[in-house]
Amino acid sequence: MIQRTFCIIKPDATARHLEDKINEMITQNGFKIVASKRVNATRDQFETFYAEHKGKPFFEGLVEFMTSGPIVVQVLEKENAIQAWRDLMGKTDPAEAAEGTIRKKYAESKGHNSVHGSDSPASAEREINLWFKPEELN
Ligand code: DAT
Ligand code: MG
Repeated sequence: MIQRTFCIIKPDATARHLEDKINEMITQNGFKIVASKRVNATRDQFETFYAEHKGKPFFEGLVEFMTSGPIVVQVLEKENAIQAWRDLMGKTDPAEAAEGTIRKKYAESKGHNSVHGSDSPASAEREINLWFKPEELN
């Protein structure tokens, strides 16, 4: 089944100018980048986006980090895109991420881990709609 998922290139990656290298890994792995835009997000946007993590010890730092610099928000399309993108990203903590994954290659730490990916079809739909208007999606 062809699916869409939501991707963020996080501030630690844009700070190191890794956008093109990450997108090359994405397209080399058979994803189509359906939409992509560079944004400076607000605290409000990330408090909403990461609502599931509200109250956890890392929540404040997470919101602070995600608004510390530009991010690139993207919609990716592929067969089973949601799981395929999670697999290409690798585990949250780069120390546990498999060889060949983006987080293994580029993440600095569990918090500064370079990329985001939706974890389910419901999350993908919600996250895409938070960042993109229907007319921005082909
Ligand atoms: P993922 O991004 O792999 O879906 P998650 O949804 O559990 O991971 O957490 C969202 C983000 O929050 C994660 O990418 C980095 C940050 N984070 C999670 N657990 C953390 C921790 N124990 N310490 C610091 N940051 C953490
Ligand atoms: Mg998650």
